[in-house]
Amino acid sequence: MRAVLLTVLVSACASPGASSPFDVQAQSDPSPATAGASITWALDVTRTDDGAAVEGAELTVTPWMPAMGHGLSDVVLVTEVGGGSYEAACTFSMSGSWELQVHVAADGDEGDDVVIVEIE
Ligand SMILES: [Cu+2]
Repeated sequence: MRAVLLTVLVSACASPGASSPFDVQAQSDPSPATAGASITWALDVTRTDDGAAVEGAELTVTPWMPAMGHGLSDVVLVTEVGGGSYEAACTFSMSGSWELQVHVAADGDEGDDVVIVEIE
């Protein structure tokens, strides 16, 4: 069966009262992302002010299910692909609305972004 890849780009919402110097977009492979399967997220990090790709960033990715107040037990490993792109893999324990809480540190700046993702 030929996989149909939907391009779903989800923009990060700035947390209330704080604006991150970075913008994070996430795209899942496979798409849609399903619970119980290993999902690879392509994370694109840009500067909020001028849209420039951010290379050499330290990313910490924390999946969080806000409706139920839990995350995942596994630490999410992040690898830099280049050109402002990063990869993170994780397996969601259940379907529903999740957050990818992404902490970005680069060029002496730090910021927190939240990407809302729907897991089927
Ligand atoms: Cu849950």
